[in-house]
Amino acid sequence: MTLYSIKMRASQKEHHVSGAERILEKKQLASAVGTLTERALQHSLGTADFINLKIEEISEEAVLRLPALPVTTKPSQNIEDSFSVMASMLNELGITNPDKLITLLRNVKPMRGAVLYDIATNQRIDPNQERGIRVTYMDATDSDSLSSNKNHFREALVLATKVVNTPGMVAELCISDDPDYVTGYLASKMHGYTRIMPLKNVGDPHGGRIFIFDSRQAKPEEAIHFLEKVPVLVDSLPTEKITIEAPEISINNKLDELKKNALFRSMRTMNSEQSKYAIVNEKKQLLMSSNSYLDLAANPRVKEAAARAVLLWGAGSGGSRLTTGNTALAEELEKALAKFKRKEATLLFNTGYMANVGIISALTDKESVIFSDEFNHASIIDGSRLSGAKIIVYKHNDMQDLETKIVSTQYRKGLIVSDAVFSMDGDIANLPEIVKLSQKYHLLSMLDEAHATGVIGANGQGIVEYFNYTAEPDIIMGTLSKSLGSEGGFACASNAIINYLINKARSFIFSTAQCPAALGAALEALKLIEEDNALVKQLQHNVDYFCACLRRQGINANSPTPIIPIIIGDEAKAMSVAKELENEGVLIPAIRYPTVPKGTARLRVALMATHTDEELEHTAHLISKAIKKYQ
Ligand code: WAQ
Ligand code: MG
Repeated sequence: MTLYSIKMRASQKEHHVSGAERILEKKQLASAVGTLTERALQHSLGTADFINLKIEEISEEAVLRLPALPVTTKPSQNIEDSFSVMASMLNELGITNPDKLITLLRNVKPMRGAVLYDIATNQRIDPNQERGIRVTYMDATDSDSLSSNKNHFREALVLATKVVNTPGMVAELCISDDPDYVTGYLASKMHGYTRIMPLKNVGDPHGGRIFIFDSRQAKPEEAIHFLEKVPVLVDSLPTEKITIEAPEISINNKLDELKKNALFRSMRTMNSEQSKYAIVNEKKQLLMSSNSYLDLAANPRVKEAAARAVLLWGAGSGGSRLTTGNTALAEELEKALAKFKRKEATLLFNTGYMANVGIISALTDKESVIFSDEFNHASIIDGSRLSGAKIIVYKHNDMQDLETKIVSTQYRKGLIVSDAVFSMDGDIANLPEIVKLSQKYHLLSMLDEAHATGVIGANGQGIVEYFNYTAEPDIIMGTLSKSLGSEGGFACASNAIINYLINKARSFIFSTAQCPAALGAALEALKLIEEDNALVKQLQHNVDYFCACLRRQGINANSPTPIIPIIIGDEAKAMSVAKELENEGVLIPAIRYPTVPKGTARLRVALMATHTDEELEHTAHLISKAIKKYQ
């Protein structure tokens, strides 16, 4: 049978961009012309303006068939460790000066071919050192290597198999010149094809190859002839997918990337209960950033109720609500929440996040559309994605944009969803308009009251009370973990919707019910708010008072809620200001991307009802001082 060698060489403005070759049967040639041309036109180094395709006949008898080298992978923690691995393998081959070869590999100037290095004479012997030795006439026998994208691993394994079988060849070293390809290899008869990573940093365009040859074993001309002229077909390439990087390396690289961009997060340790003052790490701090807005997580009545609930109902619930975990205590809390929110029914979830994910993914599906405020909380976004619905994001609290998008969207059914109080900006959604649009266009409406319950409205009943009960959304979602000082989430809605959620909300169905302590605490907190709105009033006073203090310090602040963003902008600067405040004994963490858009890093103040005027005044002063220090 006759075979053909087909080679593609692509350049742009006379610079080489890519090359590839195959050894094929006649009937495969036409499609290979297509894939190789495509590859030439889509290389990351640029689109070719000159493509050279060369096809020549070769006789099958001339073709040498070789089994692929066995493959192993040696990941390291960092680049220097990788080169130590390479050096010790060269030592195993009896090479006495591995560092010299590695230095050459790391510094060789860009070439089309490889360095041919003779260890008998310790020098380069490639005749044209601008170009090096270029291996050609090689391919794998299996057809799935016919792809228009470069598969670095497969192509390198074919090349290395040919190189290692060259007369007099001791080993090959290789680093890719592709900026994002950090895996290279050492190949030898002893080691097979050993993948080594990382050999460089992502983005580094340096690459090269060294063929380590011993002129005592064969003539250089013979080796060069073999590399450049003898056709080789490589059999039995591994079929399993070879990953580009060991997982631990890619994780470490991503962590380094986060650190470089001042986006790395870690947790601080609280060494006391969550109250106005708390022991953070070892130091007492004034918390100006807690979601326990009414300071109820540390309230004696609430704590005692939690303890009583444990003594009566046990430490855990023992099952999901639909199996054995539904207690009379849970039902009592649901009734109380429904009454507080003036809805027919309520369903508890374990967290606010789980409530949003469960509610939204149950009420919408891939035939639905979800209109979502661009500043909505991550749990709304995640629930929306999980539903498979079409998600249309409207401009923040922009009702004009919302209506335009509703009108221009093809849909059969859907949902408008918004934070009631936006968690990072502290502003309040336009409830009357959202409800009006939802009714006009036959959509469901849902408000997330995580930061509204116990916070806005004269009695802390939330956004509906804030707008004087003039508009009523279909679903009110809320949490027990913020003003109510406990833990959990909930949905308040009609009996029909709640029954539907009981049957369809997967984060509800497949979770063990909340623990009695959480239920008891939330129930008591709710009673406390309903008996007396003094704490709510005090919180609302603090909002006005603190904003006025900030304005006196020249800081623009005018929030209707206890969430008061102080925009710093730059991520690293925001971190410095926050650190400075922590040194002064006030905890206001900086909030960064991806929680808020890049370049809008901020101090996010969250007030408590128990903060005194003096504490607020003092904090405003410290904030202004810290900002000035890092200007
Ligand atoms: N013959 C000799 N040297 C070559 C050839 C060739 N046919 N092709 C490239 N080189 C030289 C040239 O100096 C390049 O700069 C250098 O090698 C690197 O070439 O298991 O992509 O094509 O995942 O960038 C290794 C895969 C990929 C590791 C290697 O090399 C793995 C790679 P590149
Ligand atoms: Mg390359």
